Amino acid sequence: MKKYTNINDIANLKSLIKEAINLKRNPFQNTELGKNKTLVMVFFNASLRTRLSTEKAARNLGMEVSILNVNDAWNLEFEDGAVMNLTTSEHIKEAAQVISQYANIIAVRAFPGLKDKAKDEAEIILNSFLKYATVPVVNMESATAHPLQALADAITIEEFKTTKKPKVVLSWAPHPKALPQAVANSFVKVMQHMEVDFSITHPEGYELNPEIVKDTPINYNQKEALENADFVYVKNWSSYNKYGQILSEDSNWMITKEKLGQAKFMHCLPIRRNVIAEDAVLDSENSIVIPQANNRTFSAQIILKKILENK
Ligand code: SN0
Repeated sequence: MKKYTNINDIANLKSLIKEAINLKRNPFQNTELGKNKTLVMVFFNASLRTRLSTEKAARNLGMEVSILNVNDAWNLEFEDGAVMNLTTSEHIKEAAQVISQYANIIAVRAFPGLKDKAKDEAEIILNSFLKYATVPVVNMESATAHPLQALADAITIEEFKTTKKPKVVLSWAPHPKALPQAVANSFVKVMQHMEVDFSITHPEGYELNPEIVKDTPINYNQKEALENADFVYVKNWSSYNKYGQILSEDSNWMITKEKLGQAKFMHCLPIRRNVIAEDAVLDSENSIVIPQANNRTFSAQIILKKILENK
């Protein structure tokens, strides 16, 4: 693997999931692979799971890890030809090349601004690292994608499924803040490559990018959509069409124990309790959010392993 910025970078999802589950059984089988190699993680935004699980994954492979919170660094400039007489102190051209000399892999987290769709979709930060870094780049959630999360989600479904082709529903839920579509986008993409009966439910106006959704069924009736589901993946996102806007905070879309029924409950975390899902859901046996978060380590580890092996 030369980079991991999108689900499309996975050549064979099925075997990758299998290999990740195998790593989980014996995480220390490749401690020589990362010896004398360094992962540099660059954060433009907050992180709990991504930071700790990716660091753990790297250490499991024998790598060293350096973490840079960009808020503690120089203000970076991304615009080509910018006259840097204002607030930015260093151009990404220098920064990415310099970081590359200290790193064998660079991982980047950069959320969207959710103001300007074209700008967010251009993925300026991630693509600048891809362009100017001289080592492989990993996406730790960019403006439009969160492929490490989606791979962990796929591993989790594989582990918890009890039928050959489980019914998986991605449900929108309300949130007080405008959130990115990244997690939902990558989850949709990964589900399209799995042997699942997959559909999406959300209020009208919350349609995701049609180029991602393709022919995945959408049901505007949440109750109907959730019937007989084996897995309910819940996530808020802001409107894609009315870009970055909150169109509804309708608490009727919150996931309750009653709506969930026998299904397993999934969420990438962090989760707003009693807004996205009620306590009774999160505190029930049906919630698999904790083992789901554990799989973040093995999702990151299999990706770092493939990059280190360059295959
Ligand atoms: C991010 C998102 O993309 O939705 C990261 C998820 C892994 N979530 C948030 O920013 C939640 C923030 C909040 O205040 O609840």
